Amino acid sequence: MKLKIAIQKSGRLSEDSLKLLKECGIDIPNGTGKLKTEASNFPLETFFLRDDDIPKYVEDGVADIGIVGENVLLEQKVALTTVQKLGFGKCRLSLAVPKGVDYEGVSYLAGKRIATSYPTILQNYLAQHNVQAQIHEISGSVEIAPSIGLAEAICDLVSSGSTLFTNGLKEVDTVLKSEAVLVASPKIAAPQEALLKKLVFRMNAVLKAKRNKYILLNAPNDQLDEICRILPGMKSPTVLPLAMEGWSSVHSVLNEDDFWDIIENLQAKGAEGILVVPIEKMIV
Ligand code: PRT
Ligand code: ZN
Repeated sequence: MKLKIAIQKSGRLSEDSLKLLKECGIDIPNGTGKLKTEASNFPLETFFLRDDDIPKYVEDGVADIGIVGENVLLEQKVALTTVQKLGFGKCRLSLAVPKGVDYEGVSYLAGKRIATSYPTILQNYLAQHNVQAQIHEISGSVEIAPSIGLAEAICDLVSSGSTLFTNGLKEVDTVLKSEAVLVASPKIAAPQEALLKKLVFRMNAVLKAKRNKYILLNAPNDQLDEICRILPGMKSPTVLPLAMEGWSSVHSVLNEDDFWDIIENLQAKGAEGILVVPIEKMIV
């Protein structure tokens, strides 16, 4: 009995998907050229597929779970459960127009031609904004559509923005923010569901660890209360006496979101020798 996972064969999500599984302690043999492999130390079978095919395989129950971009999932309107956001493959589906255009809002697009590989998501977005436009579905190189006279605007994935820039386009509205997600089949059977639970437990530990840092610092004892108040910690900070009289070592865990604010506060309260260390796994 195995849990079957579908991941992208080769592309932007492949490496990070394999890396995440590896960080969960699952060794997947090098899949180059193979369509499926079995992990040596977890009952997991991996299918390597084109990302566009993953939702269907999972919906049909051929694979129990899959890793795919939210953009692909929403475009295909398949009935899958999103189990977890995975924090990689981040991008946005954006509207862009030639950089000289005076774009004052989505109503600019009324009656215009928009080239995209995401007609469903774009159609919903336009409908929400009461804009009627002509959607031209093309499967690749969307960014060249305006310069060859195919469309006045495009709707495409953007990460750094350099593709838009080199094609003389500017990003004007974000239609969707996307990242890779773990999805599960509505047809998943009970034994596979139990394995999925195990996998998700490990993924949580890995993802939580990535979002947090371990912090060690030296604090003068007369500032300890103040400093401990700033530091959240998993339960509360650990405080150990230093060999030097009047000082303590304080250990805690910080979330990346409020990280720099807290560091500044700690320094202002007299903390010294602050060390910040990555965490490998975090189980709470
Ligand atoms: O062969 P297969 O069908 O499996 O792969 P694919 O070519 O369809 O997909 P791939 O590997 O390009 O992308 C897989 C997933 O990665 C996408 O579905 C998104 O969820 C995610 N992702 C994250 C991106 C990007 N960032 C991204 N920048 N997918 C595509 N791009 C493209 C974009 O289409 C544009 O051409 O990169 C270009 C823009 O990048 P910047 O950095 O210049 O803005
Ligand atoms: Zn694809």
